[in-house]
Parts: sequence; structure tokens; C-alpha cells
Amino acid sequence: MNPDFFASNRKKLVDEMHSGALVVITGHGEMQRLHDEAHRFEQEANFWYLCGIEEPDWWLVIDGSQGTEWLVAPSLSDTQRVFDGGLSEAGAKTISGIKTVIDRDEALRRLRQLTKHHSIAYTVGQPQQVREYATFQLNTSQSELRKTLERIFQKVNDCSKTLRRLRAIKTTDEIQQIERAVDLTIKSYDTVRALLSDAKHEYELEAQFGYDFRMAGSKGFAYRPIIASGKNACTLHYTNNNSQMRSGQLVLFDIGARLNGYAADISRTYAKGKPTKRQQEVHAAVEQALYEVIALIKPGVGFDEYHAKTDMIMQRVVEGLRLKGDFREYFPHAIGHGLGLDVHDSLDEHFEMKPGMVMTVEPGIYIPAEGIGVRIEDNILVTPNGTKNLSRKLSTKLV
Ligand SMILES: [Mn+2]
Repeated sequence: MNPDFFASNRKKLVDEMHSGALVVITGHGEMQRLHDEAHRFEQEANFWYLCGIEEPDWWLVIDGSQGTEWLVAPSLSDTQRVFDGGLSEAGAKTISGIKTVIDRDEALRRLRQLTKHHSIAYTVGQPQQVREYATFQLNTSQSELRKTLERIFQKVNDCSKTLRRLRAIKTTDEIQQIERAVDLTIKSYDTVRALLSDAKHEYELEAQFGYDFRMAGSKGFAYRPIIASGKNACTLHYTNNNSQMRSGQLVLFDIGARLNGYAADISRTYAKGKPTKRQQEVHAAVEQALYEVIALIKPGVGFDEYHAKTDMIMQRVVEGLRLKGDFREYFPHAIGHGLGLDVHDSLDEHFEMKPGMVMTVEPGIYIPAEGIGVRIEDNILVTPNGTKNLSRKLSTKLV
């Protein structure tokens, strides 16, 4: 993405916020993996959206009242500079289109001065949903910045809703990047599919996807890949991919490449060997649901109405397969989500579908007692007239 894209996103944010708001946000910090080794760095999506910097611990300050913006470089030790490098001032300016780069001490001095004009600072806090459900350690950079801002300003507010609203509607450039990530993922799916009958372990197929993604210059997997044979597919976030596969099993794939910041998220379920009648029946029902749900999507459709209708479709699928109990037992996840910089991009700030949204549609049926799990997931762009299925070129067929 060129600096104009980031500049235009900053302008959109300032225009959406009350006039003259002060926004201070941070990128992610690095997370420990082992001893003195960090995990692969992943930038916080809102921060990237506004300045394109892919390095840890940078800050961005936008003062709407003055029309000024600065980047704040992290304070690196000499050792860090030798071992990790780090982005130069000039590099940061070129990527972001922001003309001023200052250090942390200068930033804190300037922020204290800004209290003359601003009693409130807006920042991006840790995501609510993650705070409620995640069992892992959260990146602390956002909460640390918030504490710093709370010491300086009377009030610190969150502007992540505004960013979620903006990010839900993709520009032409963003759609093009998502399409490229989708195309790369599809290409690798075709390669992997041809290997399925000879492959013995799930990880062999994971390795092929990883190879294809990196060979195309992509960052790699947009999220931990799922290659789940037999009943492994009934564990929704199965990512070990270590099991031996057997002929007669279904294999569920949920895979996406990340390319130039943007993610694809595509699922398919294939038969290894000859599928049974029951496997065919379950797969056909999910495939049918996929197309019925996609047909519901067009601008102006409310998400409440959409979810009520998709629930009815999935309930009918469960009954048609003669499964007993609540349909939610067999379809325990959402029908889809927004797709973009985050694999789970939010659409929540809009109550209805709008052109420029990109969303996944991913009906699934999981029957642990029968060792069958089927999910099929396409990536759908909402257009002015309806939809464009970005992943339609990849066959949904079982065999
Ligand atoms: Mn998905």
C-alpha cells in the first residue's frame, strides 16, 4: 500500500471523530516465544491501517485540532539495534507519509503540553471480545500506553469503534489485496488437493501450503492452519495437524494466506479415498447451505435478519441429516465474519450490509459420534448489486 492510502485513512478517522480530537495509538510490542527469542511479529491492525509501520512499539499521534501528526519511534538499546535492526526515521516517513518522527521523551513532553487544548485523549484499547474469551496472554502495548495517557490527560477514551466502522468498508485497493490473498490460497489448494490421495499425515499438506505461500512472497499463513482428518475436524480450532490420515476419512481444511497485510480465509472438506453415502450426504447438505446463505447477501440486508435466516437454514440442515437435539450442537460457531487485515474483522458497527464489505460464509456440521466434520467457507464481497464470491474458482466438491 502506498502512503496515500494511510494518509486517507487518517483523514477518514479525523473526519469521523468529533472535530479536533486527539488520537494516540500504539503498535503491538514483541511477545516472548522462548528465552531471548520473540514470536514472529504481527502488527496491530488499527495501527497498520493508519500508518503502515510493521515494527514493534511505535506510536502514532494525530491532533485533529492542529491538523498535525507525528510518529514516535521506540527507544532501542544499542544491543537491540545491532541484533534486531529497527526502522529508520526516513523509512518510517516514506511508508507512512507522516513528516515528523520524534522520540518517546519528546512525545511525552509534547503530550503534556497538549493538555492545554485537550482534556481527552483517544486511544485503541485491548479488544473486548478477546478480553472475555481468550486464554492467552494479551499484548500489553495498548494497556501500557493507556496507563501513560491516564497519567497525563483528565480522560482517556476508546476510538476503536470508529476504526472498526471505517475498516469494515474496504477501498478498491484493499479489495484487490484480499483478492490476491484469496487467489494465492486457491492456487495452493489445487496443488494440495492433487497430493491428498498419496499424503499420509496432515502436516505434509500443511507444509505444502506453507511452501507455496512463502514461495509467492507472502508472509505465510494468515492464521494457524487447520488440516483436520476424521473426528479431528470436530475440534473447531484443531491446529496440531500431526495425525495420520486414513483412506475413507474426510479431511477438513481451513487455510488462508496473508499477502501485503490482508488475509484470505477459505475452508474446504475433501474425501480421502472413496466417501461413504453418509459423508456425501453431510457434505452435500453443507454445500447447499453455503449457496443458500450467500444468496441472502446484498446491500441493505440487516445483520439480525441475516442471522435469523441463516439459523433457519442450518436448523433445516441438521433436521435433514436426522440429527437429534438443538442444531447449535452440530453448528456451534458463527456463520461468518468480516475479513481484511484481521482474519476476524468486525462488521458490528454497521447494522446492515454495505458495498465494500468483505465477509466469510462458513456453514459447518460436526458430528463427533460419526467422526464427521464438514465446513465449507467462501470469501464474499458485497457489491452495489449483490455479491462477488472471491473464492468461487475453488471447487467445493467432496471428491
Ligand atoms: Mn473464517
